[in-house]
Amino acid sequence: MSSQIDHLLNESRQFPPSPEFVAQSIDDPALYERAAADREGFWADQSRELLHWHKPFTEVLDWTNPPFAKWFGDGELNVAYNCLDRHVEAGIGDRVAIHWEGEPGDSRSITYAELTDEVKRTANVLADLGVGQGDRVAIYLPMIPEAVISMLAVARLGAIHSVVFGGFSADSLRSRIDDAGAKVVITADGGYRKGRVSALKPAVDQSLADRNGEGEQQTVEHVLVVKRGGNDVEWTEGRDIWWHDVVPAASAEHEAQAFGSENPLFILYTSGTTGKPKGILHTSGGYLTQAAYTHKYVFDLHPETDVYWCTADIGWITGHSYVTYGPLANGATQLMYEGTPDAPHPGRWWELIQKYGVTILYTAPTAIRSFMKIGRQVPNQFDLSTLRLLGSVGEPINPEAWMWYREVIGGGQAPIVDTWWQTETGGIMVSPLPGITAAKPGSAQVPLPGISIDVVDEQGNEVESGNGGLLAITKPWPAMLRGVWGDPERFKETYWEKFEEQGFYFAGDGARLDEDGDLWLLGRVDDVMNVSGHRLSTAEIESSLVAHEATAEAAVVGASDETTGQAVVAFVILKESFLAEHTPEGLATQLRTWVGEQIGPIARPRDVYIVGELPKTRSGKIMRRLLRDVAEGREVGDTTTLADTAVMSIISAQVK
Ligand code: 6R9
Repeated sequence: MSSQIDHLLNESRQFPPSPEFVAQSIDDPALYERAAADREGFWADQSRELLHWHKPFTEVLDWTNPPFAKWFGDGELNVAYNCLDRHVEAGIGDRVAIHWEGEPGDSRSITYAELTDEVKRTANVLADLGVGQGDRVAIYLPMIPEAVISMLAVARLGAIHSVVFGGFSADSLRSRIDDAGAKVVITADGGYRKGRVSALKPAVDQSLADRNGEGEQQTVEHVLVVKRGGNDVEWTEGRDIWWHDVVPAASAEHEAQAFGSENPLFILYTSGTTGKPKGILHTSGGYLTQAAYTHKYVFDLHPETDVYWCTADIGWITGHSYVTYGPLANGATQLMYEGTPDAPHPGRWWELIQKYGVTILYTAPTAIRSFMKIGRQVPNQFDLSTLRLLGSVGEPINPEAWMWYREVIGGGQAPIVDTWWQTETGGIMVSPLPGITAAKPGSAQVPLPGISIDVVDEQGNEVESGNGGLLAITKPWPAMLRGVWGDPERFKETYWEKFEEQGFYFAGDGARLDEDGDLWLLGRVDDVMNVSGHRLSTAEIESSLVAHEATAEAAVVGASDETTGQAVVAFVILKESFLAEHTPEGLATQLRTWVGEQIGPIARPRDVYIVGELPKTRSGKIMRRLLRDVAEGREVGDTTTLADTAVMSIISAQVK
């Protein structure tokens, strides 16, 4: 089986785009040349070409006060106008902006003209509630069109949204509302998940109740509530307002006012390595430029014919940049789906791709691996032949999953773009351009035109190709974060102190350049282990484990070890068919040997624990920190950001 070599991170297979793909692609090697010759001029061109500026900018980048950048600083624009009105004015108002599908199977298709009207009405409602430039609005909604409408209505007013993922608890919502000092919360009674209504409004009520503690002044004046789940809700008269009572009745006349390029657009909270979540701040002109540019070229967008689907929730940065801002700025037609991939049946995603003729799919490796686990017989029942391009984001994709994605979902033809970026970077930074780059399974490959990235050592010196190092962004980029809300010190400390001398941004990811100059992401640096002085990547060992025929999923941590400094500890979920025929002990031994053979004895896990589940955040990231606690025999730390908080006690029991 070729799968035996699939996992190695020094993959040598290459998949150039087919001649047919190249022939129709908008990707042009001249982009690299132009950006290399004049980086700032390149970004200025992109911005002028992709956006409408009410007042054109004359300055491109102001980096006189690093790390506080200004992009297109003297220009003025309206972000919502760029995503809506101008498309209607250009005569494409009849184009579908969003095909929305609810989990129970209800659906709505909304054109650009309709979406523009809805956003104008909602902006009028918010303005009546006192929302104006600079005010914060928290959005806590399921994946329904009102989520996008709300974001754009806030942006239209020059106000700042803070979207909180609907899966977060009342406590998380409360700390985010308080940190941002939100004036209005937009929520729903509930939404559909896994075949039933999951309530949202009670969490909002709870987050706004009992405010006597320090820093808990009540800033929220109103709660705007969309009726979606039909579940009973409590009501606070004077504070709570039904969306359907006010939005349809509001005027659809609303002239978009222009705001400065650096007007804040949103805050999005992301968990740091320790402590409370950081409110990552993004602003308008630079962010929208990069969101539109990357969405256009990375996805080779043909807005007249493509049906694009990004499966991310709007509660994450991927939902911000590649559900709301990028696609709508580009006048794309997209699919938006409310529910879980397996409701009401495990082929739901593939059924949707068939129903809407989706041409571009952008999703996460964790989803791909869970589909692999179920098997190809499910997607094989559907017509996926419209898919012409696949994307991956959120974590390194192991070559096995990459190959499965290409073969089973992409029909062996569709290019895959593995896109590296972060909440902080605002938009994609490293990715193949699908019409140009010969793809390598497991590598995110090359910085996009206009982006400058290096792999450096702890001191900020470039490392030789082949050696591991730290990913550093060496030049400011348009969609870069502008700060941590309310905490400029934390912004400097977290991202800029490490390479202060060079003025590089520290991403917190390990990386390696291969001899072709392609970039391999090795996971967060806190996930890079040092075993007997050798640097090992969790991603690399996980990839090897997953390539074994018995493994469904694997997570690896570095646990402290008396003799070797750190030791490799693996947590593995086995395929059910193997568990039926082998003992867990036997398989654990086999897997240890396997990794030793595939990567080298140094990588052989000290312990392999066979478990039933892995601890994941709601965005699907494995929380290795908790596994490290188990591996080191400590009490398990804070589990509140897990999708399923019971998982850790089950794992602890299994390990004992
Ligand atoms: C967009 C997003 C950011 C972290 C990042 C890195 C990991 C994201 C990746 C990837 C390898 C990729 N990451 N994409 N690692 N290859 N293609 O996920 O933002 O939630 O802020 O996470 O995710 O470790 O530093 P965010």
